[in-house]
Amino acid sequence: MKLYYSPLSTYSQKVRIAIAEKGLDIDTEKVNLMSPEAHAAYREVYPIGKVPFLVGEDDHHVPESSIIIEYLDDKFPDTPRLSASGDGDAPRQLRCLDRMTDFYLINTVGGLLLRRVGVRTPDPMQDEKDRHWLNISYGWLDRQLGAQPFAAGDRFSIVDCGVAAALFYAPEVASFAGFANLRAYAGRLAERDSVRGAHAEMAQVWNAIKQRAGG
Ligand SMILES: N[C@@H](CCC(=O)N[C@@H](CS)C(=O)NCC(=O)O)C(=O)O
Repeated sequence: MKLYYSPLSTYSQKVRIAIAEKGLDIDTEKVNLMSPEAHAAYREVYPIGKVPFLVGEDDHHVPESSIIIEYLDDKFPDTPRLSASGDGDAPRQLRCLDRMTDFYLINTVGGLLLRRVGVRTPDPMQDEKDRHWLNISYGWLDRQLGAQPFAAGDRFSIVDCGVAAALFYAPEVASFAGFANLRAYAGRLAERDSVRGAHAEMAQVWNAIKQRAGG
């Protein structure tokens, strides 16, 4: 198996956190999304050109962070299951929270950040929408975390993988200092080896970019 990913990519780190939580050793190849040549070469592997992307057993192609985690859950049943399995209200709820995290936390944080650093065209109206959704996401997480240790309940799940990855960049665009439960949860997440490793990898590249921009 081989995971194509970018250290800076929140969706990639969502999967990297899942892999670390499962204790798996999977080959990786970094994709430099900022190099047009490297990105073009990567489109030969995966024409949509987004990361993460897993080449699984028997050359089975698995795009999309949530589907990759589901695939790994199925292929390695003796490791902690992170994604939903089966039918019914509980698995549907987990799928729903994973999707909400992707749309209203990861995408809003990413959009705000990319427009701020000039990778995407400035769009004040979209900024306003994203800030609104982000504030709702913070509030929703804060309420959930008042009653339970993890975003989707009593155990670490796919939802925490996504939230943990997004929380690396989130303070850059909107402080969650006023959300005490979320802040405490972010501190707990940061102590997990899986999240610490992902954040360290993100910080290495992100800090270098910020330093270059500042100097
Ligand atoms: N829905 C996808 C989103 C993946 C995604 O948007 N990846 C971004 C990086 S975080 C990307 O590859 N951007 C490069 C591009 O759009 O060409 C998933 O869950 O994996």
